[in-house]
Amino acid sequence: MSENLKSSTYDESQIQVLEGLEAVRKRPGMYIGSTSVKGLDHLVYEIVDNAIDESLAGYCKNITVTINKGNTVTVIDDGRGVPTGPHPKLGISTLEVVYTILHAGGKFGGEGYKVSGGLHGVGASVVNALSEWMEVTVYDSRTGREYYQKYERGKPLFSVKEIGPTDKTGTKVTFLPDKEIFETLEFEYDTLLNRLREQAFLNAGVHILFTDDRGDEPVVNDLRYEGGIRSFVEYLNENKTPVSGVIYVAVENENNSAEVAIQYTDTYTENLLSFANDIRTVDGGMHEIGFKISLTNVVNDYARKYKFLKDTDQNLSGEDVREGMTAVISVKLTEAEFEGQTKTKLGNSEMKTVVSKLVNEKLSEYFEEHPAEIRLIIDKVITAQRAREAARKAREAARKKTSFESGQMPDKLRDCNERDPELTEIFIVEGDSAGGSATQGRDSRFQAILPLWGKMLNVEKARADKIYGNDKLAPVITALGAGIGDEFNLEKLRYHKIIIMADADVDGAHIRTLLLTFFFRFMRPLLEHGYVYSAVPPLYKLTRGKTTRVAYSDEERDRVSAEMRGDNPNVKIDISRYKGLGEMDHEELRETTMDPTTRTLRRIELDDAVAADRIFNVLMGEEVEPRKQFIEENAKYAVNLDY
Ligand code: 28G
Repeated sequence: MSENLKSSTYDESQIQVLEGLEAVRKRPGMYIGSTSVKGLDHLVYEIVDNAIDESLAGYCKNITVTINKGNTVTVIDDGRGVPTGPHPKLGISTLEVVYTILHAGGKFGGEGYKVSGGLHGVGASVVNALSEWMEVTVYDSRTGREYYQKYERGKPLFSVKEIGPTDKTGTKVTFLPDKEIFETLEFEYDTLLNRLREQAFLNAGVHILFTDDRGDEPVVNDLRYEGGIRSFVEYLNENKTPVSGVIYVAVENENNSAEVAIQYTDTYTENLLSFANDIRTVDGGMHEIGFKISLTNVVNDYARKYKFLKDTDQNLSGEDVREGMTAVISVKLTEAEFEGQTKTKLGNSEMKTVVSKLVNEKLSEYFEEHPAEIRLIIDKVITAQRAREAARKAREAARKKTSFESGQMPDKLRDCNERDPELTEIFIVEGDSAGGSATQGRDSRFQAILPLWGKMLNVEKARADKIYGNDKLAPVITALGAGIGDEFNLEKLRYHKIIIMADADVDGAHIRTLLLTFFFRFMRPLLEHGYVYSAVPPLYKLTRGKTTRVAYSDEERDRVSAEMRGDNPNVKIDISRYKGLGEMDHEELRETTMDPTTRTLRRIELDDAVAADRIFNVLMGEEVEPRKQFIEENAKYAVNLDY
């Protein structure tokens, strides 16, 4: 568009402006991903990104982000202020250009705003187009004056006004998302907080003050991390026991930069987060590849040089080298290319070289200078190697005993007739008696039942070898058919709906948490692709004479009871609370909890792996006190994650 604008007159460009805004309003999903709450939250990121850019340019120290009562959001920075003078090509104020012309202010150079598949950096004009109203105040550092403009659905209500002199500098934006566009106007506090915190980690020293002012008392978060991604790694490991310090290496070149922070813990999980231009690269890419290759090489070289390994010993594998490692990789580059279906994989091959060289040179240097630390790490890696070898043997043994992959299904599984995984569901049911009702209540054409009983293994402190040998989990692995860990293969999955059916009480929550932890640690793609669900059994049974109805919440109970009572206040409605699934006969269970036409299912979403990892560590770890504290503080999270 900027190409066309060069030779246009103001009137022509106005038409293009309106067409641009219209395009955004017609297909908002193309610009912000969706019009669900995710898209709503995205509006905040777009505006904050601009403030962070101003901060990275070295002109802004403080950013405040406030969710106000009435679902408006205000972002303020103390940078230079968006330029207010006439735009060199259009004559109108640059401020108006930035907020009304699509793609003005593209961030990463040239066509750079395409960085994550049209999702990021599309800028302030998109937020403006999708807002019922927006207002911008600029405290212009060049003129020492305050300027103001307001818009409705992206259109300016008047030309930029000069308000008068000011001592402040910076930009202030307030907007109300358009209820005609968005499914909801309720910004998600937790999601925004996590994202803003991530931005604060990735941009060391940036100061973000985040306030949720919607409740009676404002909730304030002061986010500033002088340690940058070092602090990020410490945060990720907050509930784990470290076995090394935080190792940090960084390099800056003409066109790009890379930094890596690493810390080993006594856990068995790898937690590697990578970013390019502050955007999470869930599917990794070149920077991650460069990191993994060099880390493996550096550790192996050191282990051989100092005789932790004999020359004849096998190499330490990448997986073993990363067991118990938490790491954050952050690269910045001018022309980032994001690949893959979800545009979350960095494609620039030069970043493989950059990160690889960084790790090769600086990490080996670090190791030479910290022999005690690397000794502990290598001991751990060698133990990991032995355990993996033991796991392989356990798997072979299990394979022989129960013909793990031969199609021989567990005794307890009541399988369905249908073979197409897209059409089938498996209910993992707590307890034998509930398993019985479920087997009777199911539609055996497409619904399979796997009862679990007894105490389940807490996988948080277990390696794969224990899992294969475990009599509770082995049937789950076999029934699902896709393997675990490095060998997990989604294509072999036998059911595309995996439904955890447990009581709505504490024990039920416990077994649900154990199973979820197991899926998170050993079958994570199941959660990432949304194949895991929780059945929602009713809480109450209401009876009036021969009529019975059920309710899934307290509110529904009250509503249903009022409905059943009708106009007659003297009718007695008998209300009882279901104590467990086992109390229902198979018909009740089918109707209320299993039949797709009448049941409710809750999909268990994993959209924040950072939060999930921390939650599982606390919930499943050994320490009781932090767990209690965590559950109290994060009641809301627990609900989101469906415990
Ligand atoms: C409060 C809400 C979010 C911002 C600035 C500062 C400048 C700027 C923003 O320039 C126009 C186009 C490309 C350079 C730049 C000020 C240079 C000199 C700025 C923000 C000019 C945009 N003086 N602060 N935009 N660019 N804060 N905070 O949006 O060529 S946006």
